[in-house]
Amino acid sequence: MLLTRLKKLSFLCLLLTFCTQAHAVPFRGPNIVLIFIDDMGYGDIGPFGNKVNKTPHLDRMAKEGLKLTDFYVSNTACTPSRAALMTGTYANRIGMDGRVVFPGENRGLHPDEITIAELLKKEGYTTGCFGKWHLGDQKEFLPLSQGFDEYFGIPYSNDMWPGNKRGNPVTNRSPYTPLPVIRQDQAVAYVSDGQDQALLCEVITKEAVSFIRKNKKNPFFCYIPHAYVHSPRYARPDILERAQGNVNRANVEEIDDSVGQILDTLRLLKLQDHTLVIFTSDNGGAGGMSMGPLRGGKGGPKYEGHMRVPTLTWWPGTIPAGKVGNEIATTIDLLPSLAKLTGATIPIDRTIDGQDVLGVLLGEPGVKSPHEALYYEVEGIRKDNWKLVMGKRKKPELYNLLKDIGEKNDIASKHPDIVNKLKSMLNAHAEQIIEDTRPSAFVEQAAPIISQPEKLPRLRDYMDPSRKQK
Ligand SMILES: [Ca+2]
Repeated sequence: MLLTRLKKLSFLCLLLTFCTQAHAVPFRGPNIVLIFIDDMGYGDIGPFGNKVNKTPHLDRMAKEGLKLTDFYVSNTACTPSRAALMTGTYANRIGMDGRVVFPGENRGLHPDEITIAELLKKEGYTTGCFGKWHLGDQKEFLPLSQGFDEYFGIPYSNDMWPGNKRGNPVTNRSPYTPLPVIRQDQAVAYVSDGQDQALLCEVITKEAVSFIRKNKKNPFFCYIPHAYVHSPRYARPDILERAQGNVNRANVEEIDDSVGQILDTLRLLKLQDHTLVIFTSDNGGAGGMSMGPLRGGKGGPKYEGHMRVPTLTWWPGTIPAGKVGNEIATTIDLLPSLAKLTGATIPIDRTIDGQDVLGVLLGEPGVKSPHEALYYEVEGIRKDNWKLVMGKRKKPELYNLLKDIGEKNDIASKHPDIVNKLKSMLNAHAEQIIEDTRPSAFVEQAAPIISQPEKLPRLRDYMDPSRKQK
């Protein structure tokens, strides 16, 4: 009897010890997966009204999570948009506005800038970047120098390759040098032709999924800046056939497959209750992509289609399912918001333009955007539903987005007082940026990552060495 009691007692002690140990595990912030599509328009996916492209996984993501109707990028081209996203700061404040960075160029995001990856790394996160970087291709500028533990992808746009006959305008190398595929900071393969281009979504997804699996037991930040749907567009034959020969649709649908694989991996690893997933695009759609009801696209004056992007957030159990949020938030807000979420410290020795919109991202009831106004670079401003855009020859146009989301009826002449007020706010914003800028960085000697493919495998051979066929 006594022996049985003792046995019971020791079992209880053991259980108690186990429970105490379990609770002694330090607080672990949620994982963060940030999926950043290239050149995808506001109307390209099912949750944002597309009826042609089949996007069941994004439809499910929206059904289980939050759709943000008024989420913006802070710049309209790949390099400045990524610079702003990574640093929470306007690209023109940190010398990364204007044109994109070209292969072999001596310019890049300054290594002194503090990226989301660097902030999260300090909090114990493992950080990975899988996809298109485009913040400088010299070793000093690649992801490993900006807080990422792992990198796999292409260092700049997929059209910067010999297939683009226009040639590199910066290094005067015509045509472009071969498009490398980088692992960590070394070229391991190259994109030789359309067949290789058609594997970019697949290989980026595969690498991201493997990173998530590898890090299931520790907090991770997985940044997935897909090379798709930037031109030139190619697709695997099976995916093209499924999309009835429409390559734009095929690319969007493969992005949807990719999102499905990532969310399924999180579910399989039982990480779904502990992972915030954000899906968005780097600028308005280009080359036949859909902006839905919005005017404009990549390039041109700053109409909504230029900078408002299809955005979903997902975190089952924390973000309410099937909710729609219409408060204003932008990509520069992600750094301060993710800092708040993870307990990271926002740098105070420099201007960070983004604001904490965590409540907006998580769909908190009644939450309001902290932005007094939204700036479209220095060429447009939105305050509440009033939108002023500097149109042709810098003539201000005024729209009421509540009644006219397509910006069809310029009502500037009817509201000179509102035009003047918004114009003066926009001018003050532009002047403030000029007064407080930080430079991009330059290296003395810049060179293309690879001048000739040399002994590197084609991407398809790298992915499946058994089918090597040179
Ligand atoms: Ca882009």
